[in-house]
Amino acid sequence: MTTHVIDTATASGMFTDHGAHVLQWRPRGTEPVVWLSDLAVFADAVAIRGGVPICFPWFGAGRSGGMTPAHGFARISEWRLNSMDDDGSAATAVFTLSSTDVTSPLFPYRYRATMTARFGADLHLALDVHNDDDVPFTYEAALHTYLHVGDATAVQVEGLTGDTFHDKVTDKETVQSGPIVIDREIDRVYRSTRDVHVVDPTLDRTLTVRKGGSASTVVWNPWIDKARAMTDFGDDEWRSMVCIETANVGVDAVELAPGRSHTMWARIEVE
Ligand code: TA6
Repeated sequence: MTTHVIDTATASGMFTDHGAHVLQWRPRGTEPVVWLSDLAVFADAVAIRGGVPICFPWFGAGRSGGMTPAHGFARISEWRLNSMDDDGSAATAVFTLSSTDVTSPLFPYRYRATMTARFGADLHLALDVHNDDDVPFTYEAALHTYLHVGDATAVQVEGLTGDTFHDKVTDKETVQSGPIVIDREIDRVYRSTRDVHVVDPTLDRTLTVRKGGSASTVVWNPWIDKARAMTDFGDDEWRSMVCIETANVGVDAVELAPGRSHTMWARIEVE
């Protein structure tokens, strides 16, 4: 598992070839923005807790359930680091994973995934999937971004008002009214193409997640009991994070014709 450190005039960061996983990103002059558990496990075929896991070619257990590993094989596979450029103000890493590297009987198609991560004053992430096969395929994807906040119970997540969501805790479909406050376990899949703003009064900043090519936004905080139940998640760490995930999942899964590509991107800004 090769890990790479970023240190430029605008930001510091870290990423690894394992899962093409962004581990850290800290723009100059502010607290870290990407959150990583102190108990994260770094080992073959294990998902890293925190950072930006890439969920592909399915999300969770898949649209019909029963798919393993959870969130697909991409985040636990070794991607190829194709390039790493530092122009002094930003560093850009490009990774690829293809069906010649990793495949699954649950996704028996020829594909090529490219992940681009640009570490600058903003963090720009782009996942491009190409259908190398001669039949169409449908996939789910998520940039499962863990954001660092000062105190999750004081945060307001804005930008999803009026959007419908599936609440995985209550198993109900609901329409969001007003900002999301974190006062319980939050595990929601929104049908939304809009930017999201995480207003953090404790760190006196707002994290904005802009996006494109994405019709789903997942918001997750495990809260107390779920945090305690995860061995790679500190009992109190739920208070310092919230996941804002740029995704195409469920009914928003992407159907790709042979020879076509789809790019889903996110840009994280600090203000
Ligand atoms: O994105 C939210 C979610 O699907 C939650 O349901 C929870 O399972 C989380 O992902 C983490 O999943 P993981 O497999 O990384 O433990």
